[in-house]
Amino acid sequence: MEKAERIVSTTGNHNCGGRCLLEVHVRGNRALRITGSKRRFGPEGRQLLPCVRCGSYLKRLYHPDRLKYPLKRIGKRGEGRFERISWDEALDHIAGELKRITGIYGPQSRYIHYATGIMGKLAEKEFFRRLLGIYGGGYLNYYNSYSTACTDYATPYTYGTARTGSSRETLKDSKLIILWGHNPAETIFSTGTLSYLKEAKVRGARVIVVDPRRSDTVKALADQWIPLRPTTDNALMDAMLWVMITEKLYDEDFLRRYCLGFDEGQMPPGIPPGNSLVSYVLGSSDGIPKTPEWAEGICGVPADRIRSFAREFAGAKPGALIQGYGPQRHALGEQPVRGATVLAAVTGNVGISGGWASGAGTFKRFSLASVPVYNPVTASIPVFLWTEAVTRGTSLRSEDGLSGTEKLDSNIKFIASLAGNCLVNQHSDIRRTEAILKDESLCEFILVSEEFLTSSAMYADVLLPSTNFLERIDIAASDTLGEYAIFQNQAVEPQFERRTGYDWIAALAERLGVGEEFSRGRGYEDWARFIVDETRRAVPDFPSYERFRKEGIYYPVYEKPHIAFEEQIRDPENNPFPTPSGKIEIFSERLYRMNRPDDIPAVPKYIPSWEGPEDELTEKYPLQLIGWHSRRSTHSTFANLDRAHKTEALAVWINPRDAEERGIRDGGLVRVWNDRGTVEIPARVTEDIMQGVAAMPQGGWYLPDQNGVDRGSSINTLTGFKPTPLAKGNSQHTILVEISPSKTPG
Ligand SMILES: Nc1nc2c(c(=O)[nH]1)N[C@H]1C(S)=C(S)[C@@H](COP(=O)(O)OP(=O)(O)OC[C@H]3O[C@@H](n4cnc5c(=O)[nH]c(N)nc54)[C@H](O)[C@@H]3O)O[C@H]1N2
Ligand SMILES: Nc1nc2c(c(=O)[nH]1)N[C@H]1C(S)=C(S)[C@@H](COP(=O)(O)OP(=O)(O)OC[C@H]3O[C@@H](n4cnc5c(=O)[nH]c(N)nc54)[C@H](O)[C@@H]3O)O[C@H]1N2
Ligand SMILES: [Mo]
Repeated sequence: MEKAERIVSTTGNHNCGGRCLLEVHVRGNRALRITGSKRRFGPEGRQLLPCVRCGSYLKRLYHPDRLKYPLKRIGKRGEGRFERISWDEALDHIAGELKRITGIYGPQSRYIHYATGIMGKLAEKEFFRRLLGIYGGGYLNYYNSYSTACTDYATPYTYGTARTGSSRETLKDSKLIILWGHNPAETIFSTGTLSYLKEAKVRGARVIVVDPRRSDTVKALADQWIPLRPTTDNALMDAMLWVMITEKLYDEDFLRRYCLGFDEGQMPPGIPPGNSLVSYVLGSSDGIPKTPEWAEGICGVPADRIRSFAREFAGAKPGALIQGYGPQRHALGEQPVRGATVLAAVTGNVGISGGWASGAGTFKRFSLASVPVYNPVTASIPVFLWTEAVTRGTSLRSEDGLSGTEKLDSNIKFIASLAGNCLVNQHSDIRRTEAILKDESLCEFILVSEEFLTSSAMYADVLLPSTNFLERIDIAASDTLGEYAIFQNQAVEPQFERRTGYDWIAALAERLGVGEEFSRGRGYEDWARFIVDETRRAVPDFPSYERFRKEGIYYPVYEKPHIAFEEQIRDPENNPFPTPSGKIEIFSERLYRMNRPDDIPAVPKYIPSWEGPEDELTEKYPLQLIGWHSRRSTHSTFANLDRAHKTEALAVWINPRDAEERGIRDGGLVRVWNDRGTVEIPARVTEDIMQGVAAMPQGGWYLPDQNGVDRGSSINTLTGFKPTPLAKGNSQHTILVEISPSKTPG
């Protein structure tokens, strides 16, 4: 007899920017379909509705290409030849290599890679950290992320913290919303952000989007689209400041009370004259007034438009300048981050409802507890530099961003990549990465856990088949804005030999002789219970395990919306900003003392970028290429599904004038290339991208043919490996290329 259909409550598990509430319709052991829960939360009765990618979860779950059994490499590393082995063999092999490598090179040789395929608190990588903390003395840490390296690193130089977001409810008070390199129509930035923005618009807010691309957000919301050349945001910002300063449109009272370094009267003692923001903008220090005409030549925005934009922002109070992460995933990504904080301060929009301090809005109302990890190793590398730590770890110094130690004891020799694709596909300059990984004398063992044979999984020495999130329980917090948490119930039983991380990591701990210390007698679900119990200690109204599991969600109601720096503005005497001066530091003495004015200036500045529009390399590669986080995929996740192509075809956007010059037609196959590699991809000839710029979605699966031409269109075939000056962040949107029609019959 057909079993009755039941509904299982869960949420998506990947790094998609949202955390929606899903209902999986299940019969027997078969998930039939997924729908969004209609439940409403909070005083405004908000729903946590899914987006287009949620429609693909079952396609992934039941995909014929999913890994079924543990595999062991047989050919050379990266060749992609594997043989099926048993779990016992796999775990024996991993245990043996861990022992051997730890014995020779010590704990700093062990690295657990950045991986965002599982966003739950019971992710494999969490348990693997726990294991390496217990067995063998720890592991090499990383800091930063591929997402927010410059935002997180540079924002505190202004405000003392990177937690600068406010509740989205406050946008209803905004008269003007500037989305600067921010595209929440595609990137979500917490479930429902687009609806908050739409509501603000209905209440009369004007929306301006600054983006080289006419993004989905431009189409959905913008009253005005301001396209500019990538990497030149600070030229536009500088000129806006020039208008505000010369026309006295700045908030004088706000600057006097809360800020440091605006003009020469407001500088810390001992700093020579000419270092304030005003001196820079007016050109009294370098002889270049940062006029709109000056900026137009750099960023491509007409001078009159810059003037009206500056006047509008200065006049529309409260106004919210919300910056995505796109502008900071660039060569000098620290500058647009700091530049946006300064514009918010100069217009007096910090700490008030309807204003916005900076960034896309991270803050946390509460935090979920984590699996306890004790890592005795304090050494930490910037995440983007992991390939450097493989090739020359012991020569890294603090100038390279190494922290927690003067010098590493070892290069990286063991990598565990658990639910990530940053080993190859999502890290810069794939050919360079491949050469490093192919050399088995560098990193001696690579462990990968995956659902699919991705380009990273191709480099595994042992490749483990993971369960899908619908085949296990987990607990996940809302993304970006820590406002609620969802219990992920298990919808179906795993098939074949797929295993959940905790299960095989506990078995590995047994083999290493630390089974009991690792598990503390807990099974997987006991750890879920542990997370809830620990969370309840800090968050008293967090539900009990049973209730949370049954209700599926913890969505607290707060008395009032969160406004970043509200106390600092209301009562500055008792609530200084957490900066050295206690003020909003437009001029940062800490940056000044680094003594690198050319690439780490003390006030934010336009600095011509390498591989930017002013680089000589434009003679050879005249087009600036940017990637973006398209609705078609979550990074490389979903990108292999037909459905992704239906949502948005993988194509490179090129302006009609650039296309015509090159004999490129819409839909025709083209080659996008530079010294690092070549991608073959269809062209989309469109006015949606400004002249001189091209764009392709990030996340395509790297698929080189025999000549090394990437037919899978991973943008990282083209990206370069050069970290940003201060944060050592990933400059993955800064790329110069040429594009020409392909000779391959399309
Ligand atoms: N659909 C989807 N959503 C996602 C993700 C995904 O993969 N797919 N990933 C999630 C994750 S992990 C993250 S970190 C976020 C990423 O979020 P973001 O980093 O904000 O996303 P991007 O698409 O890289 O950049 C945002 C916008 O900046 C524009 N841009 C690029 N260069 C410049 C520039 O120089 N100046 C200006 N002004 N604009 C520029 C791009 O065209 C794009 O429209 O998204 C999250 N949401
Ligand atoms: N050029 C360029 N590169 C970029 C970016 C860019 O904008 N441009 N964006 C960067 C950003 S912001 C980020 S966050 C990173 C993201 O990079 P990653 O963290 O590598 O994210 P994904 O590409 O989504 O890879 C996640 C992998 O986890 C696997 N997975 C999913 N669920 C499970 C599971 O339950 N178990 C296991 N074992 N595996 C699972 C998926 O199959 C997928 O291969 O990429 C960065 N790389
Ligand atoms: Mo990210």
